[in-house]
Amino acid sequence: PPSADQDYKSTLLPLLISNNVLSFGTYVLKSGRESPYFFTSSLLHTAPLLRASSAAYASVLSAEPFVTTNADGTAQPNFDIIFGPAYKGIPICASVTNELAVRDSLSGKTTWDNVSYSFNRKEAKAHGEGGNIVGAPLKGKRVIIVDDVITAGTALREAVGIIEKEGGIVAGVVVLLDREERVSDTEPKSAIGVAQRDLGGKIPIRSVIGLHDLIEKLGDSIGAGEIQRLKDYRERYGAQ
Ligand code: OMP
Repeated sequence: PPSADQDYKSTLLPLLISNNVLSFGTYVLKSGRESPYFFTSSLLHTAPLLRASSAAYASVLSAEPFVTTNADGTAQPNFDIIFGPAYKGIPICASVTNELAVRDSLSGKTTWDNVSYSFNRKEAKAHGEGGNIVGAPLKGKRVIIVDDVITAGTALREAVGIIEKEGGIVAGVVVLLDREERVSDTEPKSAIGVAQRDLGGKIPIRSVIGLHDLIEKLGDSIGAGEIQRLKDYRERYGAQ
């Protein structure tokens, strides 16, 4: 049976739509593709939306394979740092780390005591503490990337480069929305599929919501016409 934890999808989706975080119309993507829907994560700034979205990321990170469950029932994170790529990943990494701590304090556990967040600066800082990373240093640490949307994977590749340059070990990725699009005309895999391959195949890469969830679950709330446009889009640009 689905636990309360797995219910995050059904809680989050209606909230995203009623607040226009997920909107339907005609939008041009970074890739140049014309999309019938768009996800605007900068609208996740209200208290209830921040709470609901950080709870969704935290639910994914609290389950296997991001944690290992011990014989005594306690869980152990398989990562040290939650990294949010600037700018949109910054509130995500901080709020998710906080959400995990809240869960510990409600349950009386210490699962997340050794987990930190960090993020990059867009501009290098020459004075003061210096460096391009704010928060926990990445060197030698197992790092999870949290980000908003993945389309072609450009933003993810940048984040992987930053972490590796700092000596961190990319240990996983969690995004809120996987658009499940083919990377290009010549690469039929999705960005997540390609990242999975490039990062060695063993690293967990998960999304809270995928295009298929929108097509399967939103019928009543957005109408048959919009669902058909999503299906047509998937037909044209969907990943293999
Ligand atoms: P990739 O870097 O190609 O994976 O695209 C991800 C980025 O595209 C996001 O970080 C956004 O800047 C932007 N984007 C959205 O924010 N929402 C969408 O629904 C689609 C895109 C996009 O342009 O593909």
